[in-house]
Amino acid sequence: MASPAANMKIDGDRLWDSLMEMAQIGPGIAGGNNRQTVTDEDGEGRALFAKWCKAAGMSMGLDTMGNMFARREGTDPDALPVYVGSHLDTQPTGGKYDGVLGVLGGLELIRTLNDLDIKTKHPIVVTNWTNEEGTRFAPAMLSSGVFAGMHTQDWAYAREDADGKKFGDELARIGWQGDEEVGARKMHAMFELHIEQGPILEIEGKDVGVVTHGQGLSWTQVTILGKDSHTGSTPMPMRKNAGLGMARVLEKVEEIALSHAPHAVGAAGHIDVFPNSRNVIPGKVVFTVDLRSPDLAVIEDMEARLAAAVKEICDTMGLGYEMEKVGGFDPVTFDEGCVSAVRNAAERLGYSHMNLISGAGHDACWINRVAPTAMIMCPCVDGLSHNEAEEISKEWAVAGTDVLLHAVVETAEIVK
Ligand code: HGY
Ligand code: MN
Ligand code: MN
Repeated sequence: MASPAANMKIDGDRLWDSLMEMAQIGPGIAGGNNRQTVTDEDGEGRALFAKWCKAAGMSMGLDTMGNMFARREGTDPDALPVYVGSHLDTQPTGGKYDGVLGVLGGLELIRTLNDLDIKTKHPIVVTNWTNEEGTRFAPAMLSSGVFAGMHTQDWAYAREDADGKKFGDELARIGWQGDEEVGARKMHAMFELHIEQGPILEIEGKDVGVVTHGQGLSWTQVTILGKDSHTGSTPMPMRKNAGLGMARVLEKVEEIALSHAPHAVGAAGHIDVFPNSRNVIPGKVVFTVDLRSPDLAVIEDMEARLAAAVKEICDTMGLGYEMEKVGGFDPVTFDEGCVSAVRNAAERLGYSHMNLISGAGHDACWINRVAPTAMIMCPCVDGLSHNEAEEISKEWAVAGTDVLLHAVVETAEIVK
């Protein structure tokens, strides 16, 4: 396979300017972003991305889950495209780079090929996957999951946010519901560039993460039912304190995850307390326990021990409980050929690199089930993400995008 022009490099200033311009849409309150999925702000971000793609000479596809597919033609229109991309939606207190770097890094790849007038046999498609974060509508990676056949579209459309709004209705409301059948597209390969969202690359002093695996994820929504009562006049032995029950469960989650150190993790990020009044014992709490590990057997052990702990704690305290699996995927092994293309690119470009297991979930974790897939990661400052203070250096962004460029062009087969 012809190797691409060895000295091909992206335009780092142009990439950075695009990242900063996108960050103006759906600003947070502390320098990051709040551009949650299928909100008006998401719609604005989509429109800006679509404008840039048109200016780069790409045609735009849109499927029934709102997934955006910007296509640069190859010399062989029948060749399956090489896909790149990630997501433009953010956490409510998200950073400027989580997901966005992968989408705009893909756009920068196209802009660079246009500048250099480089042609590839396979078309290249830059993708924005709808609702990767799963924060407003669980689960995470919702639309890449439908694309990969893991969820039905009807189930996805019916997902509700905290205000009872449905995903499908909101997608239609912002005007980004396409008519292309979701999942009909076939891929030659897919590469996702993403910030690490952890501390390893920065600590090890590496520019690039060659992602060989992704850890698996389990989301269990737990509802504990007690009895609302007065915090002052209800004697302690008479209380049915759902909040206390949750606290004891979360202590067990910490203990269970630590029992599988160093790789397993566990916590609850979503917690709703009812009625959430200062002088009322909570009669109901709803929270989501997030358990992860690179080892499926460990995830299954943690899920079983969580269920047993909820039962034991609630039975002992006379509380009711319900549990529902609201998200999850097995640990992922990425495609060796695509991983090698990433590693070869980093070596060719002289960037320091190391193998990495992704701690976070990504659209690539689902797409890996339907096409050869790999990921490229760049460091982030202090490993911080899902926080408005999320930061990366321009150099790190450039290194990751240069590697993406070379890995994709090698896979898409440069045409002299
Ligand atoms: O939850 C995740 O790992 C991803 O950031 N949505
Ligand atoms: Mn992400
Ligand atoms: Mn994220």
